[in-house]
Amino acid sequence: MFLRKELPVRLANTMREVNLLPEKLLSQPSVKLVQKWYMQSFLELLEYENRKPEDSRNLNDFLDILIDIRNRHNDVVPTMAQGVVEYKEKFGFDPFVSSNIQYFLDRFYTNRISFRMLINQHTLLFGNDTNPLHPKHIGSIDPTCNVADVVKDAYETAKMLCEQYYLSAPGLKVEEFNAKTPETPIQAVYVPSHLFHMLFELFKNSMRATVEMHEKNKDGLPPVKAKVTLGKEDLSIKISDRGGGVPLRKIDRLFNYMYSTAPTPSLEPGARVVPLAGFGYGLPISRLYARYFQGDLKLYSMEGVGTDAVIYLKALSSESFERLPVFNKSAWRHYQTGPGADDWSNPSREPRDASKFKAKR
Ligand code: P4A
Repeated sequence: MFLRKELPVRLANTMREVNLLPEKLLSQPSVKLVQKWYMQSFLELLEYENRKPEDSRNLNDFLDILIDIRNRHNDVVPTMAQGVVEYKEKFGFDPFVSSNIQYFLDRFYTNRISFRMLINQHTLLFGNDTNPLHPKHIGSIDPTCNVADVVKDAYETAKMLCEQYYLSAPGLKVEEFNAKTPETPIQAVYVPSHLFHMLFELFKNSMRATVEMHEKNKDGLPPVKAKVTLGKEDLSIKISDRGGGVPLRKIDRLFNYMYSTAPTPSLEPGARVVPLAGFGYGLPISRLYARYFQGDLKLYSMEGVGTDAVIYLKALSSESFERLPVFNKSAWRHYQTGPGADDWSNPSREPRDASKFKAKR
């Protein structure tokens, strides 16, 4: 009853916002394709809106519709990325469009995370009996998710990839500090697959930086360290490496969609194909997963030494409510204004020509 109203509303919000994108981006074939998927799913849900829920056939149909919709939207992320590539190839990098894309995709992908979360809960709760592997899970939620276990799991998966491409991988040291309830394992009410997604991404980055920095060292690779802590408000997970770090000036780029969609860099002759943390949407989307339940993901890098990546989660499940974009006037205004106005001095630029002056914001 909730979903048959809520799902079309969430689709409609996003579809209205897609239309605010710059025309030069909207007209790219990949963006048109994604719009078509959203429209079709929206219509399918509307068709169901006024059917009688008492009829068990209708409930079964709804389950089928949701599974179809989920599959139709499987490739939304790479397809939108393709749209950004198409735009960049035709028009180049534009700071105004980049800032619009950043704002839009953060909201668009958050909406998608929430949409899939709702669909997954429904299909898991109504589709099967209890999950035989995880009888205590509620849909995709683990009410006693052992964080260190997910850390080790994500590490092992990244390690396999790393060894496949570099023939070696750094070790792992895990430390726990439970400041709230000392000496007990740190647990959270959380979606383990979301946590895994974020940690897997961070481990891939740390491993890539570590191996590329220390490849020629005979003393082996410095281990990646994971520290899991629990306080009254925050459950924090820090992944530290000695991979040489990234200068502060370049940190924002790691989260930038337009910057990260380089048109296939592996085509350079002699370049090693590195599927391990290639330029992609790993970090910005991981940050959206963290923010979706009121947490965050931050990078603290010290150039020349290494990077600390911290995932912040809420310690209390009562604080972990959904963070959702809404389509309103304030959102609309974001698309009319570009990145920051020129309200800080810039020594490298000529003074403005007064005749060209127009108030921008
Ligand atoms: N140093 N530190 C990191 C990277 C480098 C790093 C890096 C060269 C840059 C890009 C990339 C992967 C790694 C790190 C941990 C992080 C993020 C960046 O979580 O050691 O692929 C996009």
